[in-house]
Amino acid sequence: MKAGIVGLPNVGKSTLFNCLSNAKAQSANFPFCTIEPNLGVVNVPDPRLEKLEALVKPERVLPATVEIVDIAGLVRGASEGEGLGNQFLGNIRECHAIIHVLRCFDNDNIVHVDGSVDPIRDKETIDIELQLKDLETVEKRLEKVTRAAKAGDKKAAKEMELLNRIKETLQTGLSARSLQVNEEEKELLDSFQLLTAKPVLYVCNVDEKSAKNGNAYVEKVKEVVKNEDAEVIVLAVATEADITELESYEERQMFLEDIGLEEPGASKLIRAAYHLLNLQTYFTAGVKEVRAWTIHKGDTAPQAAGVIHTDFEKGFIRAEVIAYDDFITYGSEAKVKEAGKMRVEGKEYIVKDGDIMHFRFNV
Ligand SMILES: Nc1nc2c(ncn2[C@@H]2O[C@H](COP(=O)(O)OP(=O)(O)OP(=O)(O)O)[C@@H](O)[C@H]2O)c(=O)[nH]1
Ligand SMILES: [Mg+2]
Repeated sequence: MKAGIVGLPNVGKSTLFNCLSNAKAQSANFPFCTIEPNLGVVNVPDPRLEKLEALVKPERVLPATVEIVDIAGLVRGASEGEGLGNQFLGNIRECHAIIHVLRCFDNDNIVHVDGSVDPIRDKETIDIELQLKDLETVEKRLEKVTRAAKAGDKKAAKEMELLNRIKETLQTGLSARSLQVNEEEKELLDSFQLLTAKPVLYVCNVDEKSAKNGNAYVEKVKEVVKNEDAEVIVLAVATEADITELESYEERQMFLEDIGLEEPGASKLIRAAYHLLNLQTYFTAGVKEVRAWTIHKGDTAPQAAGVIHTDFEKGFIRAEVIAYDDFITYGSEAKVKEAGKMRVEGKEYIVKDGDIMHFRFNV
């Protein structure tokens, strides 16, 4: 599961990527600096891990991770192949969620491909390209299923009906994600792998003085996306990239406080991306290792066990589960057990975010 950073050229995508990941991507003040996508595995900052570490005092701590891809900038006409558009759109298709970066800072020295700063226009430019590409995909698919539907194929008929609705949505300038669908249709929709059906969040790239409270551009963005049910994150990308370069934690913290932040906006963004991908965390907590494991929301206990090892899933017998809050309240596994707060759960158990788990299995 990975989230792709998308936007116009030269808006700060690679700079943002560098704030998030230790893999250093090339960033420079000219459009199309990035051609090949940069992939980074990013630790998910989680204050709960620090609390568990303080209680358990393990030899090591392993955070959850999420994959972030820095993709080349898209330009007007990308859907028709402009500016290597097809290749870049292909990179987006491989992602499961989109982090859409919008330039919300003035600076005459940083080239804007359209000559002026206007995040609303920029968002529309990107949206239109993605929608046009989806329209192409939908029309191709429609051609196929219409034939089958006419020949009496019931499943094809259903698909055709949904495709026509998607087509209408796209033609009115809306993204496929805005369409209301039921469970069955959702599955079909996912199978089309449309670019505009992917969940999205917006990053407003602001200057240092707007890091805390945003600015007029950010307000406009919030206004425009208010019906999209999407998160908007304000981030002073270049400033945070500079802060990331500082050696010590104390120094970084001092600079963050200087611009009015308690934690890096990048940390907030990583957590948001993790949720956008529909991921959640459970923990294992032993003296050797305290570790955060990534699962999908709705995963069962055996599925969660399978993330550690496939044998754990195949031979799953039961799980011993402690709710995160109980662990913190009682302070250790032994005390939780004493208080009768450790639960034994079976195959059907749906794991909750923050559960501390121990699996029993047969091999
Ligand atoms: N002043 C200012 N400059 C920024 C900010 N974010 C990025 N830049 C600068 O803008 C230029 C482009 O940044 P990149 O991160 O390379 O942009 P990109 O979106 O990856 O661009 P492409 O790969 O060409 O699509 C660099 O010179 C950055 O230093 C910002 O928040 N403020
Ligand atoms: Mg770049």
